[in-house]
Amino acid sequence: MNLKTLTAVAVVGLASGLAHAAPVEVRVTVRNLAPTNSVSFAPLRVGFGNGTFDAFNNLQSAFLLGQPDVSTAPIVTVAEGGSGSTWLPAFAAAEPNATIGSVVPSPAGPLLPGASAMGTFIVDPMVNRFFTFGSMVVPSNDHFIGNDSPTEYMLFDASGNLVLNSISQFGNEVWDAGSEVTSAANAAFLMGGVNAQRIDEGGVVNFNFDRLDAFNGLTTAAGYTFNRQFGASDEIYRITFEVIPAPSAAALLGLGGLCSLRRRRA
Ligand SMILES: [Ca+2]
Ligand SMILES: [Ca+2]
Repeated sequence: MNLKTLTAVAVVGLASGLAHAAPVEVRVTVRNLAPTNSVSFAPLRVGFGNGTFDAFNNLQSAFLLGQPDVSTAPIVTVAEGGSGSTWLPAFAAAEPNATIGSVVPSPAGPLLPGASAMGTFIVDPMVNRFFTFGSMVVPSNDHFIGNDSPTEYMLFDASGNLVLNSISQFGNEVWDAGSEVTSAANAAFLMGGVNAQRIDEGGVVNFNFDRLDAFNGLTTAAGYTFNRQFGASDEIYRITFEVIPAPSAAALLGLGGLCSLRRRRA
C-alpha cells in the first residue's frame, strides 16, 4: 500500500469516527519447509473472511458451488491447476466483504523447497476475523493444502487483535482432491506431464501424501529430480501473520500535508 492509499484510509477512518474498526495491513509470509527435491507449492490463494465460505469437506466430493462439473469446482481449480480461477470468485460471491488474493513468489512461479514469499492485505479485523487458504502441492494431479473448516483459523479476536501468528502444515495434512486420477502423464510441474489432461477420479477429498511417491525419480519442471521424503509429522509449509503498525493519525495528517505541499510545488 502506498502513502496516498494509507493516507486515504486514515482520513476515511477519521471521518467515520469510532463506529468501524480501522482496517489493518497484514503481512502474510509463506515458507516451503519440505526437504530439498521434495514438493513445491503453487501460489497461496487466501481469503480473510467471516468464516462462512467453505469449498470442501473431508470425505465428500469437492463442492461445485455453481460450477457445471467437478473439473472446475473451486477447490479443484486450486488442487488441479494451482490457479484459484474459480476459488477466488466463489469466495467473493459467498462473502462480498472478504479480502481475497494470492501470495505469489517473486519471480512468479512455484514455491520451491526452502523458498519463501510474502504478500500484504488490507483487512477489517472486526468483520473478517478468519483465514482460509489453498495451494496446490506439486508435482501432483490434484493434491493440495487447505483448511476444511472455514472457522479453523481465527486470526483476530472480537476486539480486532491478532491472536494467531502462524499456521503450520504437516505431511499428513496434504489432501488429495479426489477429482483426478494420479498419473505422471497428466501431472502438473513434471517434465513431460500435460497438466491440462485429466482422468476424472470420481472420488472424495481425503488426506493423502504417500500417493506422491508415484513421482519419485521423475524430473520436475524446475529441473530437480523429485523425491517425496517427508513423513506424516514433518512440517512442510508455514504461513505467518504480522500486522504492520500504522503510523499515528497525527503523523498521517502531517504526511498528507507534505504530499499536498509537494503537489503544489510540482
Ligand atoms: Ca469444509
Ligand atoms: Ca487424485
